[in-house]
Amino acid sequence: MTQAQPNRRAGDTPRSGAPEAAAFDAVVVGAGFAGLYMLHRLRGLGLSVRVFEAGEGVGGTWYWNRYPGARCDVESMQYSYSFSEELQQEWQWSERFSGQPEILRYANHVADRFDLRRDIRFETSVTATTWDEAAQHWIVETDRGDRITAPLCVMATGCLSAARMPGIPGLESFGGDTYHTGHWPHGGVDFTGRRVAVVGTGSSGIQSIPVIAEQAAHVTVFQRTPNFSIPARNKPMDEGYETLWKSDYRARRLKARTMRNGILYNLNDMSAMEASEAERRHEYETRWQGGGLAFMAAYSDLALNADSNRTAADFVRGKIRAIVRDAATAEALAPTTYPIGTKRICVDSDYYDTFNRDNVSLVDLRATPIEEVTPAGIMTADGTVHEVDSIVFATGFDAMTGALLKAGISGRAGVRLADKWEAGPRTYLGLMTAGFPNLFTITGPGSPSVLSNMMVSIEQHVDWIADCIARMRSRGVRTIEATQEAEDSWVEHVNEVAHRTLYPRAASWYMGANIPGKPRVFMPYIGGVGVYRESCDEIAAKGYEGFRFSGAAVANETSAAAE
Ligand code: N01
Repeated sequence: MTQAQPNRRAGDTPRSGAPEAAAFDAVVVGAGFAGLYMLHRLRGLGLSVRVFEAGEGVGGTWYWNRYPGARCDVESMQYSYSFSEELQQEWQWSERFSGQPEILRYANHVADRFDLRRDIRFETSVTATTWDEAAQHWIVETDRGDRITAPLCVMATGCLSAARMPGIPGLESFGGDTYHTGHWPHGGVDFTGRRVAVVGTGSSGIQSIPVIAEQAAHVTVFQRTPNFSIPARNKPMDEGYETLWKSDYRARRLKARTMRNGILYNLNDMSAMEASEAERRHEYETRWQGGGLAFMAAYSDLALNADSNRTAADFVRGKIRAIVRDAATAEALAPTTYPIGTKRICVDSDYYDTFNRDNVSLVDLRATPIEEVTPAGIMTADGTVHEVDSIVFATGFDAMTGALLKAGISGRAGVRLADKWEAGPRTYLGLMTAGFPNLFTITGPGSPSVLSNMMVSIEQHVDWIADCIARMRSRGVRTIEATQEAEDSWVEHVNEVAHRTLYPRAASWYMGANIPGKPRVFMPYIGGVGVYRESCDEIAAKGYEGFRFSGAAVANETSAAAE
């Protein structure tokens, strides 16, 4: 490890001649919830750390996604850090499901409370991340001309942070304003009196459409694939509920970590096939009324058995038909081409009912695809120009790999991560990838990540990485790296588990299917948060099985790491 040099700033690097790189113990890319906690833990180990963050402030996904109606679909009491008892006791959430502004306030509170900002360089994007074999450290360069070195590099770049604009012909010719939900203007947008097109009906579209419709003169929704959505039933935080959680927070958090998706809710162990039709109807209705993601926990096999899944899908399709008055619109909104839950299930407030408004219309792109954008609006294949003043693209992200690849990572022998992952991401545990020593990925592909409560998965990864680094330092170990064999067998396992489920049947962003040319590989690990955590802990306890170390204590690394 290099010696800590906390007073040396990358920004102080001389700009002329060959710049002398400022040296740190660790560099962290991203100051969302993953980067903030990673910084806190690394500081706790006494490391000098530099964090680079593209935004002007902390918060990551909650910094960028400021679109109207942006809200978390995991309950506030669970979508928060658990690492500090004081923090979790003192912070008060105002709603059952928090909106983006409140979550961003929370991220800022955490940054202030733990004095994190002084190590973060804002408005700075990493452009190159290069392993220097001779020096055994990473060289990290930014768009501001920074050049720093650090033996350890942690990518906290988020899974859904590389926003994607579709390549629709004529887009530049549009005479109005265009927006992407994942890059929303900070001052907000006033749609009063405006005719607005929303392209995309994933979570972002489904959350924003009802709110935009309340303001705009007209909203035209361009839907390529309909999504299943469950009502959130959001409400002000119930004081009794908050007290219940806070009186027992530690035990509840521990229990949540053992759950399949890191969320504590009522999971029914039964197969949907074991219940009668009347029982199923009652179960689904109860959960529909309760609101939120718990709907998908109605039965244990909804992600596994196509017949079971169909019962839940039929129930939701029935709800859509009951809510949406125009029969043709209801049919267009009802998904039929993939099992429920295999594209990320959405959680909404009044989404389907919004289509009963006079100022909202739906264009079914399966019947009439978008042909081009014209100066006046969006032209579909039937020759209709849908005239609008603004276009909102709710078209998603280059998920899980996009932001990582943007950091220009090259490992041993100059191998680019982009080349290594050409046929899809390959990692060991979603934490490291062979050939890239000391490069950790928080909630990387191959880990439960986007299939889980992100806060639970982030904390688990950060703790695992920090504990690993602590052990390396105490033993004088310089590098850790996933072995090729361990990576190959993990990738095979991730793939095998995914194909036991119904998930690969959908053309989803989990599969990379939303990006033209992106390999179709199921990226997150679907084995469950609890099982996954056990694997990670066991691997660490066995002396980091599947990882290779180098450095002073390499001879006895296994027993050392296992201590
Ligand atoms: O993005 P998406 P998102 N022409 O990729 C359509 C999380 N999140 O931002 O399905 C026309 O899901 C595309 O159509 P199709 C959550 O994990 C969470 O909404 O590819 N349409 C789809 O309808 C979520 O899953 C929260 O056929 C085009 C839509 O755009 C993830 O982020 C809130 C198109 C994109 O949907 C991403 O959600 C928000 C084109 N050329 C987000 N290209 C909560 O916590 C794409 N589409 C609640």
